[in-house]
Amino acid sequence: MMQKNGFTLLELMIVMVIVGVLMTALLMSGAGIFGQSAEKETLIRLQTMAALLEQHRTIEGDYPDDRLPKGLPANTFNSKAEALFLALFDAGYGGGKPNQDWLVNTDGDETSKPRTELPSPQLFEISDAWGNPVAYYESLHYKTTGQWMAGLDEEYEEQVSGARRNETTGGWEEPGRFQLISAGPDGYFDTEDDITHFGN
Ligand SMILES: [Ca+2]
Ligand SMILES: [Ca+2]
Repeated sequence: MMQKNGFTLLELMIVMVIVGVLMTALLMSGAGIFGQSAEKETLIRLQTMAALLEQHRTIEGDYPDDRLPKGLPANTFNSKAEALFLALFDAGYGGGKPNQDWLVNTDGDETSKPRTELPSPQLFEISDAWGNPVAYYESLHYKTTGQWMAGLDEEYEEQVSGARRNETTGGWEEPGRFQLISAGPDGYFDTEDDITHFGN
C-alpha cells in the first residue's frame, strides 16, 4: 500500500543544494543592490538630482539659478551648488528634495539666519558619495566657472572648474539644460574619474 510519494534522501539532498545555490545568488544580488560602489551611488545621486531639476522646471518654469541671491553674505566657494541647495530647499518650493543625508558644507559658510525650510543657517551643498559638492552649472551661465572646496578624505582644497564642452563638437554638453558633475574618487574636478549625469 505504501506509495512512493515522498522524497528520497537523494532527492532531498538535490533540493537542498538547489536551495543553497538560490540563497547564495539572492544574497549576492542583494549585496549588489545594497552594498553598491561609491561610483554607482554617486551616479544615482546625480540622476536623482537631474530628475528633481526637471521637476523644478515643470513647477517653476525654469531650472534653478546657479547664482546666489544678491546680498547673501557667503564666501566665493561652492556658490553654484549652494544656489541649487537654496532653490530646492526653499520653504516656498513644493517640489521634491534630495536626501538630507547628502548635504555637506565643505567651505563651512553660513548666513545670519536660516534661509530655507531647514532650521540650520548653513549654506549647504549636495554631495557625491565621497562628501564633495556636486558641481551644478545652469546653461545660461555655462561660461562662468565655479570655485570649489573639494578633496580626498575631507582634506578640502580650493579648486576652479567649469561646465563641460563636448570633445568632438566643441559645443556645450547639455545645451539649454544644466550640468551636474562629481569630482569622482580622486576628489579633483577635471580628471578622468569625474562622474556626470550626461554620461562622460
Ligand atoms: Ca557652503
Ligand atoms: Ca576627478
